[in-house]
Amino acid sequence: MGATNPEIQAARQDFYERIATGSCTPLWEVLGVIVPESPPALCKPYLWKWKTVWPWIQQAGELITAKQAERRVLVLENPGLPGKSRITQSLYAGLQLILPGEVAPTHRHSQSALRFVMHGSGAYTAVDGQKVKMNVGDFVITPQFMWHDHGNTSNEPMVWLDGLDLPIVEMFNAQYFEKYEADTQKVNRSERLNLAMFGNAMKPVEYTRKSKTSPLFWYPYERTLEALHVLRHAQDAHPSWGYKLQYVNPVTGGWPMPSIGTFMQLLPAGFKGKAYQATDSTVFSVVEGSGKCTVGGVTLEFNAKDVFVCPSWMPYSFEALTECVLFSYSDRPAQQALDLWREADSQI
Ligand code: 1HN
Repeated sequence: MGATNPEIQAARQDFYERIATGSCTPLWEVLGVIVPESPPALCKPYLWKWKTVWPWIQQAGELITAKQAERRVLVLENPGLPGKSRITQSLYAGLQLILPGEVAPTHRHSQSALRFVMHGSGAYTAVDGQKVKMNVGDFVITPQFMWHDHGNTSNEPMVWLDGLDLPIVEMFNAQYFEKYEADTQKVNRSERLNLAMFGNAMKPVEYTRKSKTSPLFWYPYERTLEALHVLRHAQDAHPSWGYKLQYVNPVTGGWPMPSIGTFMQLLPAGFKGKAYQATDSTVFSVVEGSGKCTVGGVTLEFNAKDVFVCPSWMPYSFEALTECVLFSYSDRPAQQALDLWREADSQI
């Protein structure tokens, strides 16, 4: 729009005020903001150092019990999205502590959740009558609206990264939450049953699919790491992401969760990756190794147990000082379901 004379401007202002009384507003005043040329950089690149957050996690453990808190979690809040309890525009992340002897009571909700174990071993999560013991590097799914509780029967604290699609469910205004009548749910199936039924590229013949979420809900690190090591010796690294596997739903070959995609990648020592750019903001959890991620003009220097975030459409590249193993999650399945996801080769 060119220069407008003050009379017209005043008339427009008056018009806007009149139509506002009937809940109308002019598109032309906001079009550039609501339809930008490319994703605006509201979400910022950021790194949470384990050595900074671990003392805070322990202090939270002295201030409140898991039962009192319902879930004792430090939310990783993106500095570009303060007060919104989210790490990216569409996803939530938090660090959950469960101390020896504690129980995080049973509840269920319409949000889908993932757990990625960062510290400790031997605590369990129970999902829909089935319990699994978790170890560092394990990826565990809590499908939407399934009863779940956690407990720590080991003698060390356990910390995991929670990833939920909270902002997506909030956007649809489809939130439901219920508490169970008891703290812990009845467990009626043995611990290794889930892996036996769905964890061997096989499934019981009589199995019929009931939900879009993978019936396999425990993906142990041992197996993932072994696969990456075999790949690493068999083929060249991808120029951007080294060796990267995506977790799959074994009965569909698709994503294990309908809204959140999950990955594990290995960067060989000395790896220097080409920049990569995609529309899914991605949360990384460092399992092993030390390296750097350059994203949006900043360099994030990471070590084991650090968590960092690469926002949508910002080119990012990796450098590995030692061999690195990185878990990551993003909203790629949700974007793909809507035909929105894009990636590009880019140079920075
Ligand atoms: C939840 O149910 C858990 O079950 C963790 O461990 C974090 C954040 C918001 C809403 C529900 C859990 C959560 C959550």
